[in-house]
Amino acid sequence: MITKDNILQNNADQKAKHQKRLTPLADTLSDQGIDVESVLKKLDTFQIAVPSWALGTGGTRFARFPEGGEPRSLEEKIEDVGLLHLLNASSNAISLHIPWDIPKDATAIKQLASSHGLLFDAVNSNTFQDQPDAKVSYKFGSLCHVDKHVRDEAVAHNKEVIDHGVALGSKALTVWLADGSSFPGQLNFREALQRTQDSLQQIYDHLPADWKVLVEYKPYEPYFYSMVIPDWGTSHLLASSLGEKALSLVDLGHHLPNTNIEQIVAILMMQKKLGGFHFNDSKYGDDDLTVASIKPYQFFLIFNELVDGMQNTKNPELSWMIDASHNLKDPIEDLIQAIEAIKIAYAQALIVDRAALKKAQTANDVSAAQEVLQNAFRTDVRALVAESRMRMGGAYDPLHSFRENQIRRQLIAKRGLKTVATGL
Ligand code: PSV
Ligand code: MN
Repeated sequence: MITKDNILQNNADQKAKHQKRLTPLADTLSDQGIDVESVLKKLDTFQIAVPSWALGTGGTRFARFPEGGEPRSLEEKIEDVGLLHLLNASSNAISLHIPWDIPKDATAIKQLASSHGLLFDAVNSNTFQDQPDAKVSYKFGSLCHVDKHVRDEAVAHNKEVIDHGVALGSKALTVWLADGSSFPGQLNFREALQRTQDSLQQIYDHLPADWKVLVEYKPYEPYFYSMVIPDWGTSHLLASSLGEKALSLVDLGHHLPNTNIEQIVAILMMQKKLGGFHFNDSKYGDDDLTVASIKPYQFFLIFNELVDGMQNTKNPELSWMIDASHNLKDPIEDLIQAIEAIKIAYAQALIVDRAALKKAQTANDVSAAQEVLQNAFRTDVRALVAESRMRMGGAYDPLHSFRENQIRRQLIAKRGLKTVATGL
């Protein structure tokens, strides 16, 4: 559909234009005392996983409007992530949701992924839906369920997901529980959390030595009165009680409006308990919009804390993943925009003058502190991001290349107009 040669040729054509943007930016940053080369090196190696459920068109409760050419199998999902990685050189891993994407032949799937330069990121369990052959129902919860048979089934499913992940070379399990209640009195909060903790402990005990379990939280939805793991505090409590291999996972959309997510990041990193990140953006709730499309300054502030934490705490390495739903845009175009937005925020956080910020904080100089942060946020770092991408073999402008090469049209021709990818 598009070859490395196409990309390199186009990059060569854009070289003069690119240089005209890059040189003044690099000069300005150097004048500010920033080591541009070390910023580029950090951007070069930064990789963001793509979930296997993000390659198809997302829907709302009301409707789904597919574009066509959606991947019909796990193999085709891997091809799409491979294509994305070819364009942006920043998405070298795929995160599978089981049972939506059970590999029939793990060795062959691993080989296919590696032929595209891809690894397997965290595997995700699914106890929020009943599968056609299910022996029990998760209607009233899974790991928290009042009935031990249901809990046992949910624990066994999570163990199977770990086993699939082991076969693929994955190193983490992400657990997002839809467990909760929609009406006061439906659930005993304390007992539900206790049962969840006991179930999680059984899953934890099945983890290989070099694995992690990432505990995701969400304040509401699918239940509307209470969720068993509603917030970072409950996630942290569970992760701490489980042990060193358990960490909290922050999904940007899983917070009530105006929550100070950057502060949550700072606290979890101080505790060495931040394990992963799901990127998206929202205005009202779990809207699953493209990351930084609504609140770019907040996103920059989150990255500012992430960079500070990566430099100054002993928090383990983080798993980065996009977790958005593409119901209006072409999923691949949306993923290209998301990865660009993430790298822009990361680059801006890397050019924050940390010494000046510390000085302003120590002197209680509020205005100066704001200047430091906003100076970085107001710097157009796109040429820096493009420079790093091209150094790593990616395209000067991935979205332009995707459109110019009419990739969606080619995918529709190959796969058909009415294909449906597994997922939500
Ligand atoms: C739930 O809203 C969530 O963010 C979890 O990460 C799931 O695994 C994912 O979406 C897909 O349903
Ligand atoms: Mn998520």
